[in-house]
Amino acid sequence: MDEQYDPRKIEQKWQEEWERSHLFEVDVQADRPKYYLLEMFPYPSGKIHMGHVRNYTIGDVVARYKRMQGFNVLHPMGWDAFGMPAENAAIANNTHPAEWTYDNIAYMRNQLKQLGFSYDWSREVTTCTPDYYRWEQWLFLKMYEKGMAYRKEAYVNWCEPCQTVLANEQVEAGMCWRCGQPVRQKKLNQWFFRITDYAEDLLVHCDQLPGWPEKVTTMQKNWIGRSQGAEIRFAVEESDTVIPVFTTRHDTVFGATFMCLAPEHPLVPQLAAGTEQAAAVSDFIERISLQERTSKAVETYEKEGVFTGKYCINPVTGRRMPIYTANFALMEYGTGAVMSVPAHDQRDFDFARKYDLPIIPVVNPEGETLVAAQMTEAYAGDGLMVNSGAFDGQPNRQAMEKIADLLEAKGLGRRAISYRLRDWGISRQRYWGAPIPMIYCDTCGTVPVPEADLPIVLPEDAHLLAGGRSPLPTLDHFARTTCPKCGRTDARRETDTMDTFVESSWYFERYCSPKCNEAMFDRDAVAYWMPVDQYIGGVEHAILHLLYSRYFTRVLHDIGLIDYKEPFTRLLTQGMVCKETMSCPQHGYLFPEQAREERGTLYCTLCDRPITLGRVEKMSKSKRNVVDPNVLLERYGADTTRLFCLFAAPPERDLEWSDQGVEGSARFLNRVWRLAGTWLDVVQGVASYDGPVESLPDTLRQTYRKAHQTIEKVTRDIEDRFHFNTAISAVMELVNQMHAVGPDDGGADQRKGVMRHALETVILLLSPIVPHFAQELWHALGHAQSTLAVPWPVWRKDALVQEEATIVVQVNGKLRGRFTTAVDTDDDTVKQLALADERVQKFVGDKAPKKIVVVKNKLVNIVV
Ligand code: ANZ
Ligand code: ZN
Repeated sequence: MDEQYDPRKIEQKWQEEWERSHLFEVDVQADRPKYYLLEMFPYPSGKIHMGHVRNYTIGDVVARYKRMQGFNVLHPMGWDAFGMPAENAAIANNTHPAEWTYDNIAYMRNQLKQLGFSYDWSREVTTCTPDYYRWEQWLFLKMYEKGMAYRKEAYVNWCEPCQTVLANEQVEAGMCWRCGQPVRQKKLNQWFFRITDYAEDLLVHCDQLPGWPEKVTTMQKNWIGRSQGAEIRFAVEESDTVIPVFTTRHDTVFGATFMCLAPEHPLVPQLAAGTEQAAAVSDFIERISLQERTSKAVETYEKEGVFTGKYCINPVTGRRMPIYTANFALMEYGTGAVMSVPAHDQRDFDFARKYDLPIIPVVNPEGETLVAAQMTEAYAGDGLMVNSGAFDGQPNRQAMEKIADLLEAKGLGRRAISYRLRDWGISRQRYWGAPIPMIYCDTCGTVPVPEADLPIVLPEDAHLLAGGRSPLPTLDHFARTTCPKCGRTDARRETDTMDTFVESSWYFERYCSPKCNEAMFDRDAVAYWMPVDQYIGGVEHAILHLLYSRYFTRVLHDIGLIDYKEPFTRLLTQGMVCKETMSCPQHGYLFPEQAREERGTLYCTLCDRPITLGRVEKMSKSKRNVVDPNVLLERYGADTTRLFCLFAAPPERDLEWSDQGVEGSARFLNRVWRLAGTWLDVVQGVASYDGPVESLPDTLRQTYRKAHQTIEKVTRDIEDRFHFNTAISAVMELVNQMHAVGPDDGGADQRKGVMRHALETVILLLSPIVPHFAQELWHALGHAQSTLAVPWPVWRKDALVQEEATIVVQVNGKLRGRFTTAVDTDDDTVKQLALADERVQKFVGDKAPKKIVVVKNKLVNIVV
């Protein structure tokens, strides 16, 4: 062992050794318990950032820990390799997305290897390779066959000047990010997965995921957004048309005075046709089509609309209700039509006041009578029914049930449930994605690609077109094909590609048998490894990625490929990596290079004023506050970097970057290294102490006990909550205790045995965290095997006992004395000992204390 700790030397050495011995490669071993540890795979954006380092370090510690616990651990890594940034980079740098992607993968793989992560690289999965996405195409065909995938018209963001579809993130304040012209909504035929069929099942199981953070299941539930209510049918006057509406407040149906249809509702132009409103309506539709139509955006617009020229009839009152089309009605929710009850819904109220429509209160607050003309806002609460015929005077919640009964009895409506969740639109009008395996033929219509023709390979000889348009539609040798049904040679392929969320919805199954050529995966391998025992990733994926993965798992289940429904048993969402920002009283936010340091104070280089350290912000390129992992690796090595990430904060919390923190981590490793160096020769060749505890002399006994207490603490911290920071603190305490042992403590054999035990304990407890460091010391202690092959240390219960406890005594909350007694002494004895203390006596005097509180093994508070 070298005198100096030189991470560069030992890290490379052990990484090579691990690779040579295939240490991290695993196979199905039916007789051994498995543990599947998965971190969210990265997008190969160029190089890894601190967020990756943190995520993967957390995962690696658990993987290594579980291995030492005897589990057969699957710990794979791969690349979520399709997606838009590759196209943008390709256009900007005049390269091909494939080239850019594979270069990035090579670079990032190397970075991950340098961090010493225990990945089974033989299972690496890259989603942009045909041997991966062919199975996704295969599943698409299965879903199509079962009606789980279908095609319909839907809106996309369209930029006319660029002639291209834009992703939501390419629309900036309604304008195209590239040319700055307004973006409009355009209808295109697109493919959808029928995730809404699973809305209820996905929702119900949110409450059966005890290993998930509650905030994540809550987000999922809100996203699914179940509403219970009724569908009520409104007949259009002098017509056969009936408009169903979804409402959660059917108790207010007597107060519905007008109707609002979404501008996209197909009935709107039909109703207006031939009326004098026709022109105004089509202008309105046109204008709205330029706006963003997400419910979030729509909430912020002022409510507006136009009369369609037609009326419908309120089914319970017979009242004529004008039909409007309004911007706040969304086509994507319920039925796209709203019965407007202005007295009890604020949007309807605003709308009614604006267009002078009647307001009829039907629910009075307890002890109050609403008068329409005097209302300044809608009343959304509960109360007693009014203006509602036979229901007047009843509590509205009770009337609600009876009104639902009435509607159902008369065939005017029915109880209904509506979900906010929409079907998953997977068509992307982009190049760098998995082709959708469908063919359009003028004779046969939509024809699925025969299974034997898979994969439909994305042609890699395509050149990206300016504006980001996909070259696929113009690439004849791809787009033109023969109809598999009738043989027509002028059939066309689907040239849209799949949403990249499709790839990430089943990669965890692929890892189980990544080279399987006959199917998506080998069923036995998946039956053994799945579900994932622990999934770790960013909270930014808490909704879509996790929901889609849960959905896909249900699809695979219902197709009969697997027998579980939930893919991830436990989930950990780690916090962000942040850094304190600097700001100058004059210049505000400063980038790091705009500051200089002088004798511990920071100054603004623009005006020389002292800088204040301010808010803690997420590391990001745009803030130029990122710390490059490469720099850390070079300066400190992988182990210090890993140690810092784990020590600085518990995983689910944000981690605040600190240079001192990294320095501190490096110092600790150096301290352990030196300690090991001092004892190495002494303990060489002796066995770890395992004898009686009581007979050890003081310092050795305390050290031995401390070692076992530390084992217990670290194990529980990892096992219960992944609190590596407190685990590391505990090891630091043990190291401190070891420093207290001198060369003359106890007999030589005892001393050597106890110190060997303590040293081995430190090394093994640290080994998942700083694996190269630990392996080197383990080796130096004379062990040939990998630390991963060593069972995780176990604590001796009899060695844990703390014989004596120091009890603090307070009188009226003030510290007045302390004494030691045997651990777990009963409360009465402790009280007597406290009262017998001389100093305490002085403050208590002769009076009988009012109250004595005992906190076991810690404190006595006497109130006088
Ligand atoms: C009448 C009514 C009266 C309503 C009242 C509310 C209050 P949640 O609870 O979020 O599910 N709604 C229905 N479809 C809509 C659409 N496509 N676009 C915009 N709004 C729509 O919301 C259900 C309520 O949202 C429904 O209940 C309906 O307004 C409106 F005092 O019907 B309500
Ligand atoms: Zn055909």
